[in-house]
Amino acid sequence: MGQINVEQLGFALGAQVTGIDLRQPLNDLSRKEILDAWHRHLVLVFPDQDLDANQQIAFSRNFGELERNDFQPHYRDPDHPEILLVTNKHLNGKPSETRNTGRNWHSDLTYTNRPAKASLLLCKERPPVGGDTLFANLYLAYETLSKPMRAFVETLEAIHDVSLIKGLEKRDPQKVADLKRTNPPVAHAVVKVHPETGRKALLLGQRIRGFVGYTEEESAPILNFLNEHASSPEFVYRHRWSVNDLVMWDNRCLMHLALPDFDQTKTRHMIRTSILGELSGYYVKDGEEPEKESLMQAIASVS
Ligand SMILES: O=C(O)CCC(=O)C(=O)O
Ligand SMILES: [Fe+2]
Repeated sequence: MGQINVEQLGFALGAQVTGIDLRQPLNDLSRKEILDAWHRHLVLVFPDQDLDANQQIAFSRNFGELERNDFQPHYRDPDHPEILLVTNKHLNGKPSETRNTGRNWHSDLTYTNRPAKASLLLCKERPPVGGDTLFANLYLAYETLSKPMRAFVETLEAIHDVSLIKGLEKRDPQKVADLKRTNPPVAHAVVKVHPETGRKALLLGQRIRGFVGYTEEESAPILNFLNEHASSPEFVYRHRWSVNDLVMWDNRCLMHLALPDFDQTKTRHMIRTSILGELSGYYVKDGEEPEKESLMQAIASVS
């Protein structure tokens, strides 16, 4: 008999975990059960967890070292660098810069060379309707490709670019300039082996500019196909938030999107911690991909 109750929420991914108070320290058995459920279901929802910042930090630390948000220093909680406020509340008299966080498909921090392993998001206030979050299973996205397509995507490296975060134009230009300067484009393999489950997953999303070595024209249809395939409704769990839901997701095998379908005059206030991932990928220089014109010149020069 386990210590926690796990109830599946979606066929592709998502499970609810009850029978545990996350304000209390975890014992080894509960930790192991949570990890097993997490590896199986990718997204765990812990309802009714009224945690304060320190309690969320303490719970998150059970799963690894915490991200201190150096990649996006402007958006962290000044009192707790481990915490990022994803909120539309006013901060210092101005609308929060994170009110439009996550509006296109992505995994957290893939625009860095240390994408987040996991993220934990606690809902403190929510609008009366809308503001759900979508999660898509990227193991299934890989496993349901044809064999030759799987072999092809294994050869691809995608260029992740912070400037493709949706809604950056609505943020403070100085902060955006800092964000771009500290986060040059980075290439990551499109197929990754999950270090804990050993399963292969795609690493995709809409913050990808193209594939290393391919022109923009070549990359776009491949990328669109892969993103559309991966976000097929049957691979998606849609989370409708309740106050005090703590949701923990695995960025190594899913992508997510925060829907903007709510009245922005109503508060949506979420507290995020992230678990540090492994170093991966490499920075690419601008203009490294061949362009059509240069290819045409190359052809002209040999003919
Ligand atoms: O606000 C949300 O539902 C999720 C936003 C997001 O992408 C994140 O916190 O990583
Ligand atoms: Fe995110």
